[in-house]
Amino acid sequence: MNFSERLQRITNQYEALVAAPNNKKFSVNGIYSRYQNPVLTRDHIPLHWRFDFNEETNPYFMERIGFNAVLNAGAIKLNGKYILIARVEGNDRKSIFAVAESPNGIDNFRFWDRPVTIPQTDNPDTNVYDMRLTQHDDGWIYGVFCTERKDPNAPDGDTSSAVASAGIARTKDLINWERLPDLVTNSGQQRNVVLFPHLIDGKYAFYTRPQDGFIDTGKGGGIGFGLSDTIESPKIDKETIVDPKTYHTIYEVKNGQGPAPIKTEKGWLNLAHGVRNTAAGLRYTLYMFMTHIDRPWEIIHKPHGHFIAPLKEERVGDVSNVTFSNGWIKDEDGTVYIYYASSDTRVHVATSTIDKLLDYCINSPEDKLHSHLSVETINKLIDANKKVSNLTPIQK
Ligand code: M1P
Repeated sequence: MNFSERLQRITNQYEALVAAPNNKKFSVNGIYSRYQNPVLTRDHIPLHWRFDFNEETNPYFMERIGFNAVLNAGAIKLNGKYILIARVEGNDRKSIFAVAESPNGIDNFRFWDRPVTIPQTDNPDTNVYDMRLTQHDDGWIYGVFCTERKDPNAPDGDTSSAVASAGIARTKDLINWERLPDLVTNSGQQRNVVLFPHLIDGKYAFYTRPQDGFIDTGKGGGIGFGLSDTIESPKIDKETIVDPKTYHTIYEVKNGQGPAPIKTEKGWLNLAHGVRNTAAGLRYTLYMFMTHIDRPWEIIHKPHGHFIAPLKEERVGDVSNVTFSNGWIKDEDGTVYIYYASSDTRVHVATSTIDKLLDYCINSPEDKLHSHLSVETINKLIDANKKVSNLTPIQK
């Protein structure tokens, strides 16, 4: 196949992928609906980021820059468009941020013309990922993300130990970004840091995730909460653990807040990921909880177990058995678009509504932490069901 035949075929394939409609699947649990196709994959990366279109310098029309995965996307609705800022991982293992936009939040996501340029601090980032977007009352859109740098205390020959911190940048248009200093806390490592959209007690409020090590939580772990007097010199003196890692739960190894919480009349809705151990390695699932409207460091409702876990083809990828979310959009009509990545490889959407998510959080039973108490919880529902007339004869 010659240059122009390849160009034509690859362009046609790309357009068919990006323009494909995405159909809602029937939801058995009734809490949220999944969709047929991922909304972003590495195949959605624009061709002009990957191929040299000059026949003289690229006579075989070969890919010059390869991309490995598109995952963990922050989300926002801006100027009527549904916008994701995705973690785009190159074949070189570096993650970058790139903005993609859709007219409906479900399909037709197209990346903007160029990836995002994040200005550097005095200590350049080696790798950046997992940006949470927050439309703040102060008029800025903040991106809080993980910045990773080589651990300066790593012994000679250790070329993988890193230090993770919370990087902060702000923008009005998602194109021009102002970098602020990294968040200072008393913890050795920070990932999964999220800024609240409103000041709390007159201060900038964050969910944090203090850890001793890069992967291991050590004595740390749990979703924390802290306040900073300013955003220009962000510093949290005291972190209060809101949701600790807990023995024999889906967040027994570690957890982390997902997107910025959504404020409702009944409290803050939170989406988080929890990590448990299995013989096959770590398993990441998503769970929800609600926090008090004035005291967001207090959990008021927490359904048992996971909310979204990797299912079918979602289970396999670069890091298998992972669902991770750092972006959701609450629409004017109460619809909630939940963007989650599967197995560190691709981004999906699930839809629900504020009313359904509140009902789910408030009325689902809690994890009572013991098998026999789980049986009690199930029996309670069965007993209640015996009194209603909707059961089929066989269930009675
Ligand atoms: O590989 C799964 C996830 O691992 C990390 O999350 P956490 O800090 O909770 O372990 C992150 O690197 C995340 O990007 C990744 O999806």
